[in-house]
Amino acid sequence: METGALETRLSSELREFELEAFLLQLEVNGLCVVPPEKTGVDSETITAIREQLLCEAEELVGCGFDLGTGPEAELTMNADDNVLARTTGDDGEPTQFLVQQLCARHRLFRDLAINPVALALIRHLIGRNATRFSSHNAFVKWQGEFGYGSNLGLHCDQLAVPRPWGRNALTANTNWCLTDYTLDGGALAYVPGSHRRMEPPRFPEAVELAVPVEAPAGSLIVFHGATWHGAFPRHTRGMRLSIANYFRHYMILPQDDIKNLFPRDLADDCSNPEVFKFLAGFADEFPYSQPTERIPRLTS
Ligand SMILES: O=C(O)CCC(=O)C(=O)O
Ligand SMILES: [Fe+2]
Repeated sequence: METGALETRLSSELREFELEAFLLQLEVNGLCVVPPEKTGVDSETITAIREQLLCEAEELVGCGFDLGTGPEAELTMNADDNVLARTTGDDGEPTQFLVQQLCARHRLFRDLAINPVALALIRHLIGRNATRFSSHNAFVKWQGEFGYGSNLGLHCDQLAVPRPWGRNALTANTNWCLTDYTLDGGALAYVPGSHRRMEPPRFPEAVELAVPVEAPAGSLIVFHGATWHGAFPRHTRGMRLSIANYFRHYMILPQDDIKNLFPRDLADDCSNPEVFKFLAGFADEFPYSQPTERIPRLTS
């Protein structure tokens, strides 16, 4: 077979980082796991990110969090505010919350958001010049038998975009495992190959086909916006921490209004300000914030 045509679809970054095997998994399964040796993010950095995240969580909630035991106080959440409980009809106590807008919180999070290996894979799925940030959230989770309930919270991230979807990802996600991902520890759940169905999950089929994504701390999970995923409940003590750096095609609405609201000076304080600003969409034409077209003038 002629390989020339195939090669031209791979960016120079993908070839430079030797990510071909991961691409193949993305194409076939809609998800791949990149080991820490490949991402260039060393274990000291992962530890620093984890510690910073626990500080952010403490500041937000008002109690300490211990990796080995979980929250250091009893926590509750209004039933209406408890998204997990609300969507499943359960009214259990919270065992998870998000720390949002991470990139405005610390440089460590900004550097992670522009990790070159993650970007190379995401840009392959969405399009090199069309890829933008959508949101940067951490999932802070601890022991809880219920989790997302019996449907494992299975969904696909590009769910809100009307169908028919094409092969090209409209959104794509990275989940950085900051702690080990195991089935019992509440790993991500996903259905291999489900992105090729180009439709939201069907139940109960999705639950029957879901498998855990087990991976050591520091691993990077990358998945297509049409891939069916959720998470298993955490049966073991202690915490599961992850960061979801979520991307979109530039014609898809972002989750966070980064273009208009992200502090520009912070974008200069990261390992590659040019790339960060491009992905933030600061220079994007849309959405207009004022009239842009020329108007006719009177001749005299
Ligand atoms: O880990 C989880 O609980 C789910 C993550 C997820 O749905 C996402 O990052 O889009
Ligand atoms: Fe998701």
